[in-house]
Amino acid sequence: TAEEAEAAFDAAVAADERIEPRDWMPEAYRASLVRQMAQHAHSEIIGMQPEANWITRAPSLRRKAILMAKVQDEAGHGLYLYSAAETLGTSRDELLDKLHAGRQRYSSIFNYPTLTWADVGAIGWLVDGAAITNQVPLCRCSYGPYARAMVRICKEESFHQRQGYESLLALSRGTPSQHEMAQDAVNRWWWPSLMMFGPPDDESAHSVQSMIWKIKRHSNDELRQRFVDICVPQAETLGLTLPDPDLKWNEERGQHDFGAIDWTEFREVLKGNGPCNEQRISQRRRAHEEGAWVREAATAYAAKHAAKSAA
Ligand code: FAQ
Repeated sequence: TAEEAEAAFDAAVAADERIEPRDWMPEAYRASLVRQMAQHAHSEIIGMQPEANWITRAPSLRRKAILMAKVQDEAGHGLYLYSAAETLGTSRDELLDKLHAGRQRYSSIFNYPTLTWADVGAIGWLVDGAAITNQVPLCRCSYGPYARAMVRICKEESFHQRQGYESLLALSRGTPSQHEMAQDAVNRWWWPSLMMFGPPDDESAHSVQSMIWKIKRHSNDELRQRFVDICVPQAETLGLTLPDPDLKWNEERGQHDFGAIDWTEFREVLKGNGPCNEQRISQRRRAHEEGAWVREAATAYAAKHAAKSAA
């Protein structure tokens, strides 16, 4: 009966067991997972753009090879996530159509420009660092296919984070103008990175229900705090300053206090008014249109092979 199915779902979530594609699940659980996983997948592929802008201008062959590999990894993460979302009964085409129509989101962070080479290092350190902090708990998400995709993604993200850190360290220890470029990149990426964790807990529409369902394991503010505490000593080692005069250790809390986030800016970026929203989405639509012949050719090839093996 329906009651039995629901009781089995609740019991599995309570016991920290995984929900699998063929298990019964509440429609709202399915819809919320599709929402979050689609947004996550879209972020991976839109997130290729800011760094890809620097592939042709990387300062050495070694840096170029590393950057190309990283951007390819991001495409791969998108594919794992679209596949995981397909297990919930939505096709990749459908999700991409919604992205292109502006009906599904991607992370606010990718609406900021990459002005200098140091931005590539700052993205690796801060953006991938924030992504890992947010995503490690998702490896224990109650939905099996999402949790398993996250394990592999997190391993690759931690490599990305380290390459960014190493690249930024090289600049920080370089010439005075290289150091200045690294500091400028950190100044511009710090606050948007803190916004990646989502709105404050009291304004987070989905957190309470997602935590009951064990999709999320920690609140937005908890993870944001964890990220700040991780970054402070890393900035010190880098010899760079985080652009927040209110950032200081709070002995009582055993955590850092930090300044107020500009939530007006966050809301504007979500509404489509960030510095690069227009550019990112039109580039994505163009790439999709220009890739139509590849999808058609692949479909025709698959159909030919299916006909052959049926004969
Ligand atoms: N940007 O109720 P909540 C990466 C939306 S990492 C845009 O708190 P929730 C790696 C939210 O969707 C980035 N929208 O929502 C990489 C909701 O709107 P909706 C991707 C945001 O889901 C690195 C509304 O605000 N990572 O790509 C943002 O409980 C370098 C209310 O928010 C993930 O997606 C935002 N920052 O918590 C790639 C991780 N924050 O859907 C390339 C998985 C919130 O009702 C290069 N996602 N919103 O229309 C999550 O963990 C969660 O979805 C949160 C938001 C924490 C992002």
